[in-house]
Amino acid sequence: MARLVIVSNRVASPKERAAKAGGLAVALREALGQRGGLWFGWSGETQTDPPPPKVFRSGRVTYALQTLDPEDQRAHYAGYANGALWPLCHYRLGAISYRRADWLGYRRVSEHFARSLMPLLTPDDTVWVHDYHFIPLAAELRKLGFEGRIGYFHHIPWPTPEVFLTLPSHAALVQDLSHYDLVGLQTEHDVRALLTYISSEAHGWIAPGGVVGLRERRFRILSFPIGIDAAAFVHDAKASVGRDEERRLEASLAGRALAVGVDRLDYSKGLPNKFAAFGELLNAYPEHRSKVTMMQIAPVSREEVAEYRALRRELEELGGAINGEYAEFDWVPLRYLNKAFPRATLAAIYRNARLGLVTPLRDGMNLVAKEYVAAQNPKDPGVLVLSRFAGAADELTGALIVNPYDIEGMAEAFNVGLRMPLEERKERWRANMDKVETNTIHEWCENFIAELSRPVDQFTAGPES
Ligand code: GDG
Repeated sequence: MARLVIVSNRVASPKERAAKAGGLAVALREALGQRGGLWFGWSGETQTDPPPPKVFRSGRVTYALQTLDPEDQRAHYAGYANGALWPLCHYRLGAISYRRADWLGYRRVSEHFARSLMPLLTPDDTVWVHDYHFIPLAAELRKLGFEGRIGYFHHIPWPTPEVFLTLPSHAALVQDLSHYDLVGLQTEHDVRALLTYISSEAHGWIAPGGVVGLRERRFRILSFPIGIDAAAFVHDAKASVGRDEERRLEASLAGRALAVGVDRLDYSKGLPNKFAAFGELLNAYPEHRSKVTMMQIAPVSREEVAEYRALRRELEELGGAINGEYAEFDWVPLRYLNKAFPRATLAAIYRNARLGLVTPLRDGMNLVAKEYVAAQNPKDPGVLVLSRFAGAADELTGALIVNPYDIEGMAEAFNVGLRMPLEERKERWRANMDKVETNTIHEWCENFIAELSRPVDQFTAGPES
């Protein structure tokens, strides 16, 4: 079995406990532990003239952490990756700030990463790059002579060609992708979007098996919908029953229904629309006043990007307005929390929530939707309200599917969910749980690595006639 090398912006350190590290980090660490492997990423630090990476070992996993030049790091992370690519891939054209200097800084970071990674590689290694921060990395490694297999997984949506074409560097970015052997996207929709761009705008060709030809390169593009560690969530949720935290939560609700949302504080997650829809529920269906409490957990993220600071202010105003209008002396409709909780606490909250509100404007997959399903009590499950624009909507067809731009429609769905009879709740939950249990994070990891190990020549030789 080839040694696996994972590259990602942040690396889950060996000391980070499973409960804190998150499902993806834990799954990647397991995959590395099984085969023996190397995890390469940013150290979280900046320094002019950065030294070579810090390398250390823990069990069968070697970690290599690279420090970055401060200006490169800014141009790469807050500039191009999160100021241009993130909004672009989430269809927020108005939020894009594109600067050539950022694009150059973004490329320099991949170049730098390739130069410090190359001496750590052996020719038989399989490299798996994660996410939009490092798209040019394969091209840079190829320049330095690495010929082994390199895969890329894009955790966020791939936009349709009309949207993608607004990025001035679109052609170079897709050319960069062609240096991978395998490009993984979350959904079939994303795959279609990228293939359409390649055939209609980049003069590439497409053949069965996800094979793509672009200039002299041949590679594959396939969808790998990411999953969660379902067993861990089932376990944590069950274990929470009767514990102190659950009792405190129950006591605080005083018999009221709970509607829960858990999202990073990010404009792609549609939080203002969700708040507005909750306000509309209380306005249009007054029977729910004093009977339902919404809890929105929203840890702050990317505060170095102006859009995120503005969103935080907007939500504070909206949340305050809802509570100001509807609260009673013994009931606060909206609990809004800008902090993170341990996974076990989240599991307990999910399990006690009659509604799970997952209403992003765009989302690659959305793991919270799957975690909410896994944490439910099978005898009395809650209802998932899910945006049609989350990748998870393809699989979780038992959810109440909503359009997050339709505030009244969402309020209607919240009402339907709150009134849904037990039998229907069970049926819908079962359909969702079947998907969550079958396509776990472990299957996702294995599938990607298995496909990456298949040589592209094994597939058809040329374009579809
Ligand atoms: C990107 C894509 C894709 C959140 N608050 C707390 C907490 N979380 C955990 C959740 C969940 C994870 O963070 C968030 O994952 P999502 O999938 O919901 O969203 P992104 O962070 O935007 O992730 C997304 C994902 O990559 C994977 O490919 O699904 O579409 O945007 O696991 O539980 N965890 C803890 N406390 C919190 O307060 N412990």
